[in-house]
Amino acid sequence: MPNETSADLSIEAICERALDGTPPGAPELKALLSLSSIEAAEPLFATARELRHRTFGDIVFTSGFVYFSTYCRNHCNFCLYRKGNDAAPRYRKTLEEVVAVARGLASEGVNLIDLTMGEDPLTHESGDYTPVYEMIEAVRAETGKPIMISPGVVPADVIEKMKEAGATIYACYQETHNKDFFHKRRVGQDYDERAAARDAARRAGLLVEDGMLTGIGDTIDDRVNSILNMSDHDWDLARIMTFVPEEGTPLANLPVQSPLHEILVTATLRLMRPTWMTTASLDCESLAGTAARVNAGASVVTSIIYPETGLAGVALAEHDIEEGRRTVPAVLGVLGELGLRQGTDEEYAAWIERSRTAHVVPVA
Ligand code: SAM
Ligand code: MD0
Ligand code: SF4
Repeated sequence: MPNETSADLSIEAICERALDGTPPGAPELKALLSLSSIEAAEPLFATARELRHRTFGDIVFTSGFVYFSTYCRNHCNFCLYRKGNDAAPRYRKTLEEVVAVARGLASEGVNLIDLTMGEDPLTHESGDYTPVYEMIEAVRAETGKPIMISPGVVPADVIEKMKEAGATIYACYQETHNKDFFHKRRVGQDYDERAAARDAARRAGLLVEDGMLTGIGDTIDDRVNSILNMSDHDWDLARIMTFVPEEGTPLANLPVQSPLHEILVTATLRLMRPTWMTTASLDCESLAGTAARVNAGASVVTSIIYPETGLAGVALAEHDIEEGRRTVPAVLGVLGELGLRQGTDEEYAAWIERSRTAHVVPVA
């Protein structure tokens, strides 16, 4: 007879418990992440979609991506933009250029604008982040859209000033919550310092996104550990990306990965916390991979990039951009085929408000 310590670990039983309000624990997560094919995981995806429906209805949001400085002082060995890699497209966009792109994204109808940068020595080594504050302020004033800021690790007072300038969400992905593995990938960086930046952002009143990277030697246990860690912190957004091998980096010769692990984790994240925002990033498999991720319960399509402005993605730096396949209309086509629609800005604002009030921000 099954009892509390030997719960049924069949996919059907785990999904039924999730629908009844009991999220998976470690053994259940391990069982779900061990599924061997997309086909075998269909009951999991159906459950993830049902839980997304209960929170959001038939909507999915869109997020525009503006990688405004691709200079970086760091040596993450998975990243095209690591310091010294001549294969990376390097540029710094001016305030005027960024505002023009943001205006274009807003008129396409994105729900969120993600302002992302490398840890650019001009700001991160001088300590003067004024150009970033001005950019946040100007984009917010021009578009009225909520802003995600992805500046890497910055001091707590800088995060506060980014919030004052008008940012709503701070994104900083740990990639893995296994310290040894972290130090192998984010070479020369401090695990605790990166984690502390997210805590500081929450204290400052920003919503927070954490994320994990798969396909660079991570195990099922590592993925289970990351899911539990992100859930314990109750971050507002959580994501997983599949590693894309990048020219000129130490991991350039690793094989291209199947999206299976990413998609299984995406669905599992929804079972853990039905209300958080999870991602279908165009940066992993571009438009062709969007339906599978949305079918796995993702609630926002990210890395929409405005064409003809020379802006890059992160993992798929150039793919599909100039062809206009990383645009809102292209994404709407995919959503329509799945019987979904794009959420309105009002619906996105309602999610922000609910997420804000869900946390009691600890008094510093
Ligand atoms: N420089 C800031 C930082 O690292 O936090 C902001 C850029 S951050 C949004 C870039 C993220 O893209 C990384 O945290 C990682 O999760 C993902 N990424 C980078 N290179 C990748 C690759 N080759 N394949 C898949 N994801 C990648
Ligand atoms: C994405 N290319 O959403 C973006 C980026 C940064 N906050 C996000 C990795 O995939
Ligand atoms: Fe720099 Fe971010 Fe790339 Fe690491 S992931 S090298 S911090 S841009």
